Amino acid sequence: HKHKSCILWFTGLSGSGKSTIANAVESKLHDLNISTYILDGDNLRKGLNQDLGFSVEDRKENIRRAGEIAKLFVDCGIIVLATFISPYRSDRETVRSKVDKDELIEIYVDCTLENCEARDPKGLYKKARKGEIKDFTGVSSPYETPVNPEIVLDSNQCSVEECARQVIDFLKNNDYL
Ligand code: GGZ
Repeated sequence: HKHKSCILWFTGLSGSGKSTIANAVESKLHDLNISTYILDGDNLRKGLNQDLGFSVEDRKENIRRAGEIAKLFVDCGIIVLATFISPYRSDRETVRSKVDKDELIEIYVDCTLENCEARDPKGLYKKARKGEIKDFTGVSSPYETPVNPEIVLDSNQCSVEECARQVIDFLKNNDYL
């Protein structure tokens, strides 16, 4: 299957569904025999970015490095799925400024804090509320909603499958697939 390589940049709160949806999109791309790579905040922070925490400066550097790696994969013809909270608009815009116009597809995984906190798959919100985790996004650190994302996924209302389908449809309608 012929495709145009790009970065699918998922941004949203912890627990909004970024990784789950990205995994579902990846499996649909694999069905089309397209090479993909998932760059995940949680994973990257265990290796390459293990020197970084969650201060404004560290998040900035985390996103900068993630953007540079994503760019390298795009150069190899791969579709990259990047799942980072990436809470700061300026950091996301920096990534965008470093790739060709059509190479970055910003996907806002829209989920209310209330719903993310109710899901709390790793119990992190609970810890953040108790003050055991500081600078936690949505609780004690800001999340800046995207202004003009290419795609908005309403994970409050839509299933993982519906969200993944929406991303694939976007790629088809815009000649990436
Ligand atoms: C936000 C945190 C924090 C703090 C640990 N704030 O939902 P998760 O657990 O599995 O994924 C989150 C991950 C966020 O890393 P990112 O690299 O995506 O963040 S950023 O883009 O802002 O640099 C969460 C966990 O790390 N985690 N502490 N204080 N999320």
